Amino acid sequence: RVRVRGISIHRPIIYGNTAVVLTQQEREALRREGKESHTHRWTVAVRSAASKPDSGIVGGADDISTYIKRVNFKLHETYPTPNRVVDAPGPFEITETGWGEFDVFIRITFIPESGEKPHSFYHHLKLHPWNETNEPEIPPLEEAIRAGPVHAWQYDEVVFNEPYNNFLQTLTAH
Ligand code: SLL
Repeated sequence: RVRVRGISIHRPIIYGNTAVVLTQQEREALRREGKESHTHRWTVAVRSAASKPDSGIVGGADDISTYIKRVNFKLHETYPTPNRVVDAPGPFEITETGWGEFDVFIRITFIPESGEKPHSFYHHLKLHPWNETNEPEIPPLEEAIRAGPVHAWQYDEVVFNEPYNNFLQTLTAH
């Protein structure tokens, strides 16, 4: 296989999380599982940056599993089996409940024919709404419920420089 000189392919992705405050019923159900401290449900994800209009979902319209083989989400060690693995075709996301913010270590592994090294980065899992004063204070839950879901997403571009010819075909076939 040969690299195609002078070509670089960009694929827009987003990564991040959405979080909502648990309802009273959800909190009671979790209390029975011994998770009485849990206050939020969150989803951390890696998705295509393209959104389906009116879907209410952040991103995810294109199939990034054409070039991504696996995404690892390493959660805080207070979670059982913190290293969560999602294989293609995804969706590359993890939904959990919890009580605190922390840094999620995310590793994207590309399909083998890409010849690319994995791409790793952190995402700060955000649960609490930003406040006007910008102070890192945890607001009361009633205030967080009023504020609605928290969205914390970053745009990024995966760049394949001088891709292998067969991989270039895979990338441009979609
Ligand atoms: C903090 N540095 O102290 C952070 C850690 C960890 C949050 C937050 C796990 C829930 C469980 C969970 O929410 N961990 O215990 O199952 O704020």
